[in-house]
Amino acid sequence: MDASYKPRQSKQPIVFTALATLAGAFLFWAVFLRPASTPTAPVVTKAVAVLKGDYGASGTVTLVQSAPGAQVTITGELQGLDPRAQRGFHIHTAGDLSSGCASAGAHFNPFGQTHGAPSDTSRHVGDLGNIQSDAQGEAKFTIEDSLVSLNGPLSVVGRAFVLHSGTDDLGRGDNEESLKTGNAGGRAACGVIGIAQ
Ligand SMILES: [Cu+2]
Ligand SMILES: [Zn+2]
Repeated sequence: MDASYKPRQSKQPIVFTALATLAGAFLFWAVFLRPASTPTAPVVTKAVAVLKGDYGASGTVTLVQSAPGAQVTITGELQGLDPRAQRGFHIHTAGDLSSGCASAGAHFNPFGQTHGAPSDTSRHVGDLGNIQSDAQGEAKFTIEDSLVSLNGPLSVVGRAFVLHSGTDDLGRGDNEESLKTGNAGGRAACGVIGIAQ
């Protein structure tokens, strides 16, 4: 007999036990300890509205917001407007055009303010002032606004743009209606604001 003989002991069982323990610990953490992930709302960075109406005015308006809370850039191209005119342009509360532009409701006003100019502290969120048309009755415009948002509880997605047949007096008309609608007159065209890709 060789006294120096030692049976070779494989290290495999030790490695296997260690791995199994680690895997078990991970499984326990994943099932019982891992904090449940809260679902987050998808961020909307671009929206578009196609405006149409009964009086020949039409166009497309695009809204871009780089991140929630950031300024919104609104760009538009409209045709069929009265030439060389200022025409009231707002976001109204409802994206419901089932009865034409009439069913879009009142100016989007989540803070219960009076009607005003886009630059006023007291204004409806939907107050975007007037759009200036050229001699051909066309208008290309860019509006930067920090109240309008595509995200959060005050998102305008699903609401509607309304282009009016009159000029918005921006709340300076010195009468009751001026502080509600700006006396902007009838609704020449409207379009629902929807998510764009
Ligand atoms: Cu309006
Ligand atoms: Zn208003």
